[in-house]
Amino acid sequence: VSAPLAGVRAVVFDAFGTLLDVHSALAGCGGELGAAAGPVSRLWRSKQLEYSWLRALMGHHADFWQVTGEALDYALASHGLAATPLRDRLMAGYRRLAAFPEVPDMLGRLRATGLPLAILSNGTPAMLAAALTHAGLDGQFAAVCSIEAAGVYKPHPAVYQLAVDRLGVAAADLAFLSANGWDAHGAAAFGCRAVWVNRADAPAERLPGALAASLPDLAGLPALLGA
Ligand code: 2OP
Repeated sequence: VSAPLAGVRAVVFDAFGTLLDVHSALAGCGGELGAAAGPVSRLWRSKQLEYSWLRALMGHHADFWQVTGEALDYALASHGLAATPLRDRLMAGYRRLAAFPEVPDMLGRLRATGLPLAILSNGTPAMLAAALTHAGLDGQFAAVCSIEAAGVYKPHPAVYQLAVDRLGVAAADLAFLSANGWDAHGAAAFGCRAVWVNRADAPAERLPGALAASLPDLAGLPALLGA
């Protein structure tokens, strides 16, 4: 099929890792971290997601700002940097993330189609508002949905239901884009037409939910929509 998302009635994006580059949180701090910068950033991200899943399973929700801070504390401690004064600056970096380079043009092309665009993210409303404003992406979305309204993290089905409810569009008519393969599968298993933005060229995930398509980045999204 040349346009596997043709006919969808709204387009929903994951935020962190998909529109916004989480590793850009280290901008300005990378020199001080030296060779640890890459490993700290990757461990920070993987612990952040792991803690979100574990809290969901444990039934002990805390918001994504807290989880992000706890994951950073773990990542710094594991590199012997527990008391670093960089901690607060790294957290502040999360409110100043950069958009991936293809995102502004892609959003402009999608907005020309008239399709409602939305975000569905683990982030708190405050984190999302700050990061979207800094990245110049505020005002582009009909809805910015935080999992805080569900009180549980992705990939719980209650999260994807938030997008259905906010947009008033059935799951089967929603395109969902995530660079997190497990998130794309979560949306697909819920019934959305999910696309994995496989920025890292990773192998296929062995998870439930059939993906509608995969892309190397978001530049190819308008073509998938037939736009
Ligand atoms: C998000 O929900 C999964 O971090 C990702 O924005």
